[in-house]
Amino acid sequence: MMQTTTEAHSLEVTDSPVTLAQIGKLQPPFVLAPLPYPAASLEPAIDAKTMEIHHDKHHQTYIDNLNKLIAAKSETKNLQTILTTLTGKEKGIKNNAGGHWNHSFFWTLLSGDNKKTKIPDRLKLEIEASFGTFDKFKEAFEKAGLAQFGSGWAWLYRDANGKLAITTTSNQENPLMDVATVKGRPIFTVDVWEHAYYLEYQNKRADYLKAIWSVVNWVQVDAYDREVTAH
Ligand code: MN3
Repeated sequence: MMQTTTEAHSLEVTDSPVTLAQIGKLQPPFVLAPLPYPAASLEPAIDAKTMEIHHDKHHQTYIDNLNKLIAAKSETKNLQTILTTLTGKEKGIKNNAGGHWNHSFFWTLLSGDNKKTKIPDRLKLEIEASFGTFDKFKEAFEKAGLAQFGSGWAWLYRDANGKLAITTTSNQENPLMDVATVKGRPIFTVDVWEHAYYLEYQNKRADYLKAIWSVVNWVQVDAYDREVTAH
């Protein structure tokens, strides 16, 4: 790739995996990137209307709020730097920068394309080595997502020792933040805010968590994992 990503205000939509570095280098003023697939392409796991409202309204609102908050302070830091220098900053920056990063990451992790939803052997072996079997991993992840009280996210991440682990965060917190309760390098997440599933699943978060496995872009998860374990 010839062009530099340091000036990008939004992620470029391509058929190739995104990198965490690309998300981190996004520059203000932040701009909402289009979904990398048609909103209806995740059906029946996630309905088109939910995807449209979630992306076009919720994600856009985090971006608008973040742009306002940082413009008021003449901040020019990239998204990664904002997330890792939150100590002492107002809560609104954490919530909205987290909202922007988490959703930018989440969209890339989904796909209706069965070439992408087939898990690469390398990642499957890593997950099996960490959780026993792939089904045990899914079970543990669903259980964590279900147990997250109120709004938040469930994560698969590499901890400080490079081990794969599962955690959850509240609201828009994520493991990259300097102020995070649990720190690490995320490779996969599921949004468990009600706005992510309520139209189709109402209060049945467990059903949403089970259904989402059919639309996980494991090729992208594998790319993130190779990126975070490369150095
Ligand atoms: Mn959301």
